[in-house]
Amino acid sequence: MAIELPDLPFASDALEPHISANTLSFHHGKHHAAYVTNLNNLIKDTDLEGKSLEDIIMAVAGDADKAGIFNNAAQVWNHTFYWNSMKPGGGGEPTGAIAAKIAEDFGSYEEFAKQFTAAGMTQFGSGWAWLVLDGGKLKITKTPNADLPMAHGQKAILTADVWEHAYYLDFQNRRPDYLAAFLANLVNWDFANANLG
Ligand code: MN3
Repeated sequence: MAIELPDLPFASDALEPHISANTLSFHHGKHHAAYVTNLNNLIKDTDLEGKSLEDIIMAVAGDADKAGIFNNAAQVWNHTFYWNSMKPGGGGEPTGAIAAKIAEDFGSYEEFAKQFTAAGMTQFGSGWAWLVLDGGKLKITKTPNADLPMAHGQKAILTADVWEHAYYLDFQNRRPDYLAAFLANLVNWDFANANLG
């Protein structure tokens, strides 16, 4: 059973005007799809073939000889998680259990948003900004390239892709505007609540 490219959880134009159908057609249809193809080629006829995506990631995390497998597997996982971190008409202040947990661990939604934006802005080059659960406490983290929370014993709650391909067609170099649109209009708090368990 090969690793498969999941469909987007919304129509490709559903996030407009913030993220265009053009961006999503490249980002999902080309970038995400390429990571799936690369991964399947790399694990073909190895003991990793047939394992779950999470098991593949954890089996090769930290193994320099298998960085290619890690990078492609983690990017498959990261992108699926990123699509689900957004929804049409999302964003703004959280609701449900995540709202109380954010107030408890950050003091306020504004402080969460400030730290999340700072993480996305200060990730030099390509990578990801995350809301994670670490030892029972919510934290903001950032990871370079394909790296991801599960490789650091953390549980991912939300993510924003800050690779340029995520925003360049819609925002050009304006990463702060992309992150502001993500927080104000796109965050899927239902997904965050589900991840909080
Ligand atoms: Mn990407």
